[in-house]
Amino acid sequence: MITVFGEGRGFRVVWLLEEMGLDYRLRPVDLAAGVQDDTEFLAINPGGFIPAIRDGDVVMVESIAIMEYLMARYGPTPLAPGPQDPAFPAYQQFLHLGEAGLAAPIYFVGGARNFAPDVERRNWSAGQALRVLTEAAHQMASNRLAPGLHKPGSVGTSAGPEVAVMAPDGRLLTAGETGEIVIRGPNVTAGYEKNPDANATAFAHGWFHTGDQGVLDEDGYLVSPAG
Ligand SMILES: N[C@@H](CCC(=O)N[C@@H](CS)C(=O)NCC(=O)O)C(=O)O
Repeated sequence: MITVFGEGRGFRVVWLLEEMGLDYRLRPVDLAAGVQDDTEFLAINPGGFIPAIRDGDVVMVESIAIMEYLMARYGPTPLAPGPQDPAFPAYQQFLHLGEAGLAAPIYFVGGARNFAPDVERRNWSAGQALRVLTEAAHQMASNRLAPGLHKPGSVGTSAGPEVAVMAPDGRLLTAGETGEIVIRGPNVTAGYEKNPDANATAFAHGWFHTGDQGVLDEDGYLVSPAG
């Protein structure tokens, strides 16, 4: 029996299992409540994201890869055209376009518009984008897995570089004070090439200025400013 952990993108896996008439069970994962205590799920995917499947000894994540696995292992199925089928290139393209090409931009736009709490709406995308900031090698901040504290609505604590919040005059702010998020450390670029003006502002006071507003809470977790 195949076990699908989590809904969300897991729906596409469940849809495929239904279409192929395969036996499965859906094991809910409550992302909203936090997965830090869900040891059964974290044993399957320590990354803490969904969906994941267990199929005998096989454990997999990545919804599209899971679908390709199921169709290849339990097919053939008319849902997957063969390589010589004229529909194959378009099938292959659209199978991956949504998750690989469109998911990230849709996440930022759709998330900020539809899911972000009102108080975070203006800065929600910026906060999320800290995870993929390009001036620093991945990744700046991360929420914690068990036994650490996972705080919904926060991008977490430093995942390598020093992360601080700075006032316009260069003073580092304390917990609860809103300012610009700044970072420094070996995985932060030393500067832009042939662009002294950008370097003067982006690296003022010895820290890289992200341009995003944030607040550190009393535990050092970075959150978007309220309001
Ligand atoms: N590319 C992955 C994306 C997985 C993903 O982002 N899942 C979301 C829910 S649909 C999730 O678990 N987010 C929580 C997190 O990343 O901590 C896939 O298609 O499976």
